[in-house]
Amino acid sequence: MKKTVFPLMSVAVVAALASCADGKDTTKDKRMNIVYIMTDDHAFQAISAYGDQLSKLAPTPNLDRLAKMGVLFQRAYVENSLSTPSRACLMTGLYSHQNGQTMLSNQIDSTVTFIPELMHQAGYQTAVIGKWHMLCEPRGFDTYRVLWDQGEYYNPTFRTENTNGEYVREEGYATHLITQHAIDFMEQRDKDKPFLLYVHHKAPHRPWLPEFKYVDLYDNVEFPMPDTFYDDYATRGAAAHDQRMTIDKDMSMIYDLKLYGMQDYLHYYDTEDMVGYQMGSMNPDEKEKWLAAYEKRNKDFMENYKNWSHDEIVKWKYQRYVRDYLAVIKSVDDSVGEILDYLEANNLVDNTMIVYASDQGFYMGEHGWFDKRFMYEQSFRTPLIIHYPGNKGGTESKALVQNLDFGPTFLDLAGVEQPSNMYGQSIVPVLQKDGAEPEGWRDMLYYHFYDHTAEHNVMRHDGVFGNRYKLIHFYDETGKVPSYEEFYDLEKDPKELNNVIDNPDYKPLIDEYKKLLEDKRKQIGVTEY
Ligand code: SGN
Ligand code: CA
Repeated sequence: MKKTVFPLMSVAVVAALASCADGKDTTKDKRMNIVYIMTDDHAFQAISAYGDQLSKLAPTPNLDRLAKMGVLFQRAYVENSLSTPSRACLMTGLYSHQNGQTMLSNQIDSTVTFIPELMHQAGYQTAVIGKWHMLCEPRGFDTYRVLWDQGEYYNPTFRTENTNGEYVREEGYATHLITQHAIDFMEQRDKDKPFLLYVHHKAPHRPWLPEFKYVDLYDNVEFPMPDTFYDDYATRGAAAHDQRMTIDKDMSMIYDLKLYGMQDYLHYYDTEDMVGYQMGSMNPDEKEKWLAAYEKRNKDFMENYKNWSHDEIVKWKYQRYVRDYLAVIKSVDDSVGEILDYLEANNLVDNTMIVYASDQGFYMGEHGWFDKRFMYEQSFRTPLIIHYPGNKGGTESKALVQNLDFGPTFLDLAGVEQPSNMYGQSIVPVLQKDGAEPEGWRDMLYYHFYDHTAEHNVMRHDGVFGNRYKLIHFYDETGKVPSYEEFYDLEKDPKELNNVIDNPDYKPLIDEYKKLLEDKRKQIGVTEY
């Protein structure tokens, strides 16, 4: 099955290509530049432009500034809520089952074409800086500087096209180094050509190590817990019960929450190796400073926790988690500010699409969880803010968009025809309408998560989401648990607490959604479910 075309080529591309082709301006290719900034595990709940209760207490002024320049997407989703699959989708414009990168541990199909390869052939300068997290070599880039695996927060190692496959350590905090290298790329580029720059932060991925200056930034702030924190999964099937991603039971005292020396509270995660892994990249002075900072922060807990109830300890864990996570975001927000400052100072804003997204969403305690993976809103959704030149600014979009759309969007800006195996759609028509939904825009998305038996034990599932209703089909590839479905009415139950799969009132709709799911699988060639 194929989706041939290509939405209308944007006005900007036609004009830019014409200006090159008609001989008037041969020195400069005026196609739009693209700066694509992506964080790792950034919850939309932690961006103040989205207005969530958490972010109100930990504002992100620079992300809000970007939102004022463009469109804030309220319905942006991923097709597989996990880093490596999400990156593979971004790089290929293909669903996981098409590009082969279904899980963290397997490998992308080495024969698939990468979007940057197409962009490069079309005359773009291309670069990726930061987290890559795929086993394959970056392809289609003039230059790259990628972190080792998940990357480290302090003094991380990077590999470039010039280091012969070796990772070389650099001094500094990852978020800053990545920002600086991104700016250096823009500064040193060939100014006669358009560019596509991917800026991929490690932050705010686990284990949430803030920059020193922000270590205790939020220590005096008491963050409200989400009202679904004590969700007992009463209406749900096995997956929600069997996951291992609760703040209560699965978040560790030492590795995650930095209660160094808390030997009587050891968690399976808290081996010496894990502590070593976390601080291993710091130099001796930094380690000392780090331990001293946390010793101070841990004092009250260490002195008093023996008299606390289990629930009081869980509440404390929540505060420590959220404070560290949001302190890490503070540096990300600074980085966005620096990149915007650079683009403004160099008169690039009027000819550059600036995208801010995450590789997926994240739980900030909703349903009692951290991590992602599920097709429930907080992990299925990703923050997405885009400045498109000519935007009114400060608008919101309810159009359903997915990370599958980034590839087609970039190709659209370059004037490259979208390959027929890409099922995404260019978002340019939405951006040109300041976020309003163009006529005939999609009304349904497909999702598929595979990485079951890996960490956090989230069962495999696929499903469809159609603006209001969500059908999720859980299945166990090991055959131990029978498959089952859940159905949610997001209008009546936006927090997804009430699975109505057995409610007879919904039967006709559920049947319709089951059919939609079957059709979608056939259309895109999914054979495993
Ligand atoms: C690591 C984390 C997990 C996380 C995965 C995937 N553990 O394995 O908590 O779910 O990454 O995250 S850690 O001990 O290494 O921190 S992803 O964003 O890369 O998909
Ligand atoms: Ca991630």
